[in-house]
Amino acid sequence: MLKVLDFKGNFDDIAVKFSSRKADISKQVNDSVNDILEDVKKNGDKALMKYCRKFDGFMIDNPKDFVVTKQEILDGVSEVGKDFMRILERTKQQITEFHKNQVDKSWSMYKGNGVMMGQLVRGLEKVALYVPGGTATYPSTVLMNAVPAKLAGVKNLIIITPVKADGKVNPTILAAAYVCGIDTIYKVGGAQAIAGVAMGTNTLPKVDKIVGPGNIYVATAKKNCYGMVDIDMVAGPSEILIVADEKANPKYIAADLMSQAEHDKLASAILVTTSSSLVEKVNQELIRQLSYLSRTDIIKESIENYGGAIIVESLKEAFEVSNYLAPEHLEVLVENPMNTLPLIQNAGSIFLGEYTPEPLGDYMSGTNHVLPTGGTAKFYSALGVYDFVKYSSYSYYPKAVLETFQDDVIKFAKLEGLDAHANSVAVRFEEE
Ligand code: HSO
Ligand code: ZN
Repeated sequence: MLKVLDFKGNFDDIAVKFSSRKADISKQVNDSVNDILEDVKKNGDKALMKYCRKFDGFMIDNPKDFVVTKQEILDGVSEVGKDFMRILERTKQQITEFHKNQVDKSWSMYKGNGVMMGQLVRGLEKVALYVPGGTATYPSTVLMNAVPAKLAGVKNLIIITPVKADGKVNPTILAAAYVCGIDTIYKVGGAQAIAGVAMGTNTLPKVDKIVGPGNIYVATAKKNCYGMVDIDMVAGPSEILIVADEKANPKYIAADLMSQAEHDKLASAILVTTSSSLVEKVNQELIRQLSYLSRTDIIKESIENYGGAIIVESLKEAFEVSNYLAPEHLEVLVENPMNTLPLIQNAGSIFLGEYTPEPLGDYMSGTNHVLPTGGTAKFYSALGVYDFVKYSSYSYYPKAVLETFQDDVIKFAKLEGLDAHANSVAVRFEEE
């Protein structure tokens, strides 16, 4: 099942066989998204209502009805039941415990000569979290976004999500929103919702940042609104790369590879190991476990097309391969996994040891599951509190210290041909 590549130090082979699979944005998608953006800009709520009817099959005749009522949220909470609410609460606690370490403090410094400087950290004021409808509706993703946003101090966090054909919103989303203290949810999705919060309408607020996954139309709309608002990274198909030594358990490896393969036909699941006999055992396990799993078509297709095993000579080489591919999720199933951290340069999230399976991180370990994909872990980070803040620097100079900089700043400004800059300093030392 897993196609096997003998590494032999040839990175080009890996690039050909395993490099990322981007769903290219077609001109048709881009054009129709731009038409929607234009329409929402011109016609606001009216355009939103039109597209809701067209794409989601539900008629909203009054823009006020885009807002999910308190009662609807409470109905969602009772629909999911007490046990699921407990799990959501526990997950929130876990994510909070991890992410509160990311909260950055404002700081200041005093130089003794009267100069004071520092940096203010401020949460963004308004953020919209997009939650997809359909089968990829994940309440876990609501928590992964909302918890760091709240810790960052975002004052106004809203959710935009498509209305279902029966006029409702998925109750698991309402329950997750409730647990996170998000009380404003709008039943509007698609490119039109992105346009709405990027530009503002009578009903939708104009926000500072839009986060959350979505289909190709939503992703394109986010990209095309970037600049008007900030956006998070555009997530690609899920990926898992497992580095395993000969002692690793093939049962766990097969299970974990398939856990990500089941997300998407384009998902990638790769084993990098020093042991070719391990690969055979993993293959047997893949077949055995597939017999009782349900999303078998997706799993088979993604493993066939984008999965595989890479045989390496040493663990050092295994991590060279892993760093080259920069996977979204990296599982390390070797003896003394902690000792491998210094070898890891590129990975979205790292799972150490055989009792830290990747799906624990998708839900409840506490780390974030919104991660860079497609090799972008070379330069992007996991979603965190830092994505919901911005920094302003400040400085205070007394007259006597400015005076010591007077000549140099004036010369610098003149060198750049900016005499009004020079003048701004000079006038402060003119005799009256
Ligand atoms: N593994 C996904 C996140 C997720 N899994 C949500 C289950 N629910 C991110 O690659
Ligand atoms: Zn997952």
